[in-house]
Amino acid sequence: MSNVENKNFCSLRLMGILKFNMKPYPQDTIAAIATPIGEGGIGIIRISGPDSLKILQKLLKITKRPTSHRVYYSKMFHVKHFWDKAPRSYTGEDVAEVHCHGGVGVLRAILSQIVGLGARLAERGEFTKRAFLNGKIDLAQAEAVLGLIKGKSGIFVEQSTRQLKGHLSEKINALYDRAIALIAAIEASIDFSDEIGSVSPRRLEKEILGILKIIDSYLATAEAGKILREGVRTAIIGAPNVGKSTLLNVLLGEERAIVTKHPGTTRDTLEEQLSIGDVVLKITDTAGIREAVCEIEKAGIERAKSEIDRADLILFVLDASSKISRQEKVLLGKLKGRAVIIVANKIDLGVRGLAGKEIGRVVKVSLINGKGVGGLKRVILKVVLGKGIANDADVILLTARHKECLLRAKESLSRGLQSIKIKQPVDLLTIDLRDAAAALGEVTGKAVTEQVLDKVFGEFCVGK
Ligand SMILES: Nc1nc2c(ncn2[C@@H]2O[C@H](COP(=O)(O)OP(=O)(O)OP(=O)(O)O)[C@@H](O)[C@H]2O)c(=O)[nH]1
Ligand SMILES: [Mg+2]
Repeated sequence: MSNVENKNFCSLRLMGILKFNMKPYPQDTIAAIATPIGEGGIGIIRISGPDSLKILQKLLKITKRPTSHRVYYSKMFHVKHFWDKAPRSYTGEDVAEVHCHGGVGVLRAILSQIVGLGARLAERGEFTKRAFLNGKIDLAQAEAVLGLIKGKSGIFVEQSTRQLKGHLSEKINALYDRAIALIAAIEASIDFSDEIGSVSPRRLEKEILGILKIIDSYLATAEAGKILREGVRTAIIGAPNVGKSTLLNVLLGEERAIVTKHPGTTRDTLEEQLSIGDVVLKITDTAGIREAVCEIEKAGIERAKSEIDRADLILFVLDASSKISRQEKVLLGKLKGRAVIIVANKIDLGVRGLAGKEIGRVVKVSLINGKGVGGLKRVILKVVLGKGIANDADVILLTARHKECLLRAKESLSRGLQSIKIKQPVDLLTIDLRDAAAALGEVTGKAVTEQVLDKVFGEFCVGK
């Protein structure tokens, strides 16, 4: 056992949670097409496992053993190929890659030969899962690989890169170690109370509060992480005919939604995705909100209202050239405390009704001639970035799973604090600390169940 493994093993045993419930480690060789299915310049097939080299040699009829970590050209299929000897490879096993022309037919033909030579088709994320099981990366790092593949914004990619380098793992492991150290101190004081004496409740309390404070500071970034991961859910709302659909089209730079001079044009919600600077918006145009004149419109307005509930950001469009209506005032009043930008449109027709500055920033625009759109984009960025998304942020929790683990750790630690307060026997506290450490350990995969792994790696594509 390596030093790192040994340390993990010891602390896990100390915690009494050596119940991995894992299937035995697979010894077979897997293969998959690693590039997207479609027409492309090149296509790559990846093989991993003990028979990788043997399969590669048989496939390309190579008699001489190729050197590891070198690329070769092969006349057979006109391919480039290489192999990486374990453990110096992505998966930690012997890995072979064949690079060929990027056509689906070519790739499938070669893959089927590889399977014929004894490889098994890989499951989703199985290469990265093997990297995890072989100790090449921890679970948070594996998730960062997925983040890099799926990330759409620069900040998300940057944060995923930091996570892949182990930044988050280091921080979480430090908290984990503190929890373990506390358990050890308590247990030592129970076992050898004559020599060591008991650990003072004040010291325990102080240490737990310290851990909780850091957990809280990480949890505070979870909303920013969700926005980076999924984009900012943005709803365009307002009365009929104020220019909501025009706004969607202007931001998208294309005539996506139907725009007419008739109030009640948009009936259904319409979702699109666009980027402003480093931020991805999932933006929805909605039906104008008023007393509906028919059943279809009524249904559309219901959808608009539920879109308001789901949104991270609300663009409230109003017609600045006319007075604000009573209904608009009521709607605005309901948005107190939300992230709202008031888009005061049609200023080319004059400015009579500028409302809502107590609810959100008011930006004057004339969407029909593009006036003020640059300013609006800047305000959108400001409001979104105000939610704690900064490029240089120390830690941003990028996955819902990490948030959930930290919430569980927080719950256990809070329970521990309570048990100190009501002076329960100190060994009861160790139960809460164990739970907290287990939850923290789940972030990096020190202690996880097969189900958690299946869920994490099930989100990957085949071939990664
Ligand atoms: N003068 C002027 N007209 C505008 C401006 N922006 C939009 N319009 C016009 O206002 C009308 C309504 O625009 P839409 O974008 O369809 O408005 P909407 O809010 O989506 O309307 P509904 O879908 O009916 O709720 C159209 O005739 C647009 O051309 C503007 O800045 N100035
Ligand atoms: Mg519309």
